[in-house]
Amino acid sequence: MAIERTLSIIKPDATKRNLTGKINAKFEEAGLRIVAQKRIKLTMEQAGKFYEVHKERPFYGELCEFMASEPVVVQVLEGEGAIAKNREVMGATNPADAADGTIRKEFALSVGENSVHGSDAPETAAQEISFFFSGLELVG
Ligand code: RTP
Ligand code: MG
Repeated sequence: MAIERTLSIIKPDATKRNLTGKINAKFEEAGLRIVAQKRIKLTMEQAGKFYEVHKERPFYGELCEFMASEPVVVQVLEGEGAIAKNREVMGATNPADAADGTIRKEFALSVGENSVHGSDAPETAAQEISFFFSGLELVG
């Protein structure tokens, strides 16, 4: 399995409850390396652009408001099969369906306030990493 990079976001519900360290520990325990990380507050416009793929979905407005409501931690995770591995560590979108030991099972509050985002494919990972990070911020 190839070494990949994926974009992760620790969402407002988690930063607000001071869970950044506990969530990062889950990534590191799974063998994912945090190779870039910063804490930022998204504007509604930035949140809207990031989640543009969901523009037609009924939850889009609510999702953008939530993502812009408090700071988020954006990060690049690296490792073997990092995209799928991160999705596994995150757990299902709805915490009610998430497996034991996953981040969403342990920390998420609801299907909307679900603590983390992770890229879902190599193309979206590359696109989402460059949305937040410049080449200079990414060291090997
Ligand atoms: P993400 O993109 O944040 O990693 O989550 P995901 O792939 O597991 O889920 P996705 O279908 O891409 O949905 C993106 C985010 O929108 C919110 N959502 N709310 N109220 C709802 O029914 C609903 N459905 C999705 C969640 O915050 C979800 O992570
Ligand atoms: Mg998604």
